[in-house]
Amino acid sequence: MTVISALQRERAKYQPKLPKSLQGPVKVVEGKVTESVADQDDIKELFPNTYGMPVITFEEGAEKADIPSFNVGVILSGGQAPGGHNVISGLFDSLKAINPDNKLFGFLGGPGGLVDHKYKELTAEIIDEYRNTGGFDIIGSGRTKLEEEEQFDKGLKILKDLGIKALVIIGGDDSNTNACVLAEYYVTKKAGVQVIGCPKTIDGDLKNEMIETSFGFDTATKVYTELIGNIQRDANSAKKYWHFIKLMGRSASHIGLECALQTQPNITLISEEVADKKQTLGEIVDNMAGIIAKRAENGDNFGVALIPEGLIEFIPEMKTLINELNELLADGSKTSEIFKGLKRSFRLEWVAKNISEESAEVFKSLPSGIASQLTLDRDPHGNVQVSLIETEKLLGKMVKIRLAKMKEDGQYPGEFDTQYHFFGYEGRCAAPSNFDADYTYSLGYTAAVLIAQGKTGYMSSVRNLTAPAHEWIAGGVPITSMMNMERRQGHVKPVIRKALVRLDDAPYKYFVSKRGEWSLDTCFVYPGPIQYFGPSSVCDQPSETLRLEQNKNISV
Ligand code: FBP
Repeated sequence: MTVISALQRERAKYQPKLPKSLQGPVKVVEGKVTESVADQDDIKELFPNTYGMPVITFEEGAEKADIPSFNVGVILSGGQAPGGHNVISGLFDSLKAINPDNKLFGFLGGPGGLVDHKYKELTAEIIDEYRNTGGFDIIGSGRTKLEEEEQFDKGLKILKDLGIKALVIIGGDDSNTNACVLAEYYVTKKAGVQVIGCPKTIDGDLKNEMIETSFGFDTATKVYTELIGNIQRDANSAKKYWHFIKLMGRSASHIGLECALQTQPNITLISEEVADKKQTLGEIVDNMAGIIAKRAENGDNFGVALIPEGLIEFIPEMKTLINELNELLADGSKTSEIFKGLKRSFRLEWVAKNISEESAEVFKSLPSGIASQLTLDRDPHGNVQVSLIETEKLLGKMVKIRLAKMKEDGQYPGEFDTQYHFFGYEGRCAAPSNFDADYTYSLGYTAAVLIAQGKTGYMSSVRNLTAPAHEWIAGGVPITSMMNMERRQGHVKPVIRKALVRLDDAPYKYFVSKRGEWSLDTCFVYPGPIQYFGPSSVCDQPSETLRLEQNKNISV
């Protein structure tokens, strides 16, 4: 018997809010044709059928269309993000509203479920159990890359067997890139299967003009800010520790920036700024030590520093090193086989001999633990698994050495003791905030309408997100419009362009205008836990990043 908490019981009754255009019959309005963000000729050539399609916007319609029943498949891909279950429940409810005979099948354990023909039908009973809950456990997730024609054909077999007309892929930039490739392939093959993407990732880096945020970012950052606020209160009570907190976000620093806006810590590193200023590891450490020493002059030997997990890849000398390691250790390469065949004690020395002299210098200067972490297996998309690299400890150790030197020189009057934390997995499966519960339900609902309209190669899009939910604008955006060509694992490929923190955008500019004050004074803010019930001003607020991006005032 499944036992659920009182909160879960109440939360199950929550009815997610929908944009007005989705509350009844829908009218479809086609906007202007699109172009890819860059490399238009290459993308057009690679996606002859799905390139240049128009943006789709839904408006309130006059009467319900009579649409014959159809079946749909759904896949959860990549890291968990709060709201995945609501995408599926929105999709399910929308399918049933279109035609009660429509059926939804979930492929199990991520994209691999499609290839290996592992699936289950998602009935009303199953869906009801998962409404407004966190996690991806309804069907599970996985990181199998869908990019080989053999996989597409195997997938097509089960799609045909189950009479599935469309597949919804809920994933981040890599998974949606693959969704687009799959959409194009099925059109070319006249397979009769549409593919629709949904923007998921707590990292917040799948966004653009038409995709204002990826789902899960809002809830995950709210969980982290509660924890950071609690730690700040502890730091300010005990007054004896510097807390170095690494925050998830494989590449972009959106999570770190949002957490800084909400909690006002003493130090926040922004990877994109580090890259822009071409800061070396030594410079970053000097800056941090400078702030710590200044606070010590005021008698404050405590504080909080936020460190984005992707930082290491943005430090120019580390980036070069990591790129070289990626090529050397690329899955299936000859050199990676040699590396794996070596005794562990010889591996670091062998790596240093097989990369450029400059990178070997950097590699050898790292503590051996960190150097080993850099050589760990890549994820299936060829990315270094930055969540496994203890950047917070690397910086903590280096700052300690720097402060000891400053003390010798009479430039540091304080004591430096650290506590280390890594917040990532704590937030990925939290029950979605009202914002994410509504947003994801709307994304799923939208996906079904796009399918009913015969669309393929589109990403479900819900915009105007700082307005009340009934004013949100739903529709679809061609995935090809988000693409450019990039070098990945030794090949130039079409991929969705990742949205990094923009240094000319309002969230970062606001942060820069405040960080001096936050670094020296103890300006900590304690956001507390996510509120699911209560006044809308507390329960329904979007992230500060979204507010600032949309020219709204910060709420803190
Ligand atoms: P997605 O981009 O797939 O949503 O995953 C994001 C993320 O949570 C990153 O922040 C983190 O680096 C990574 O997943 C961790 O991966 P894993 O779950 O495989 O440990």
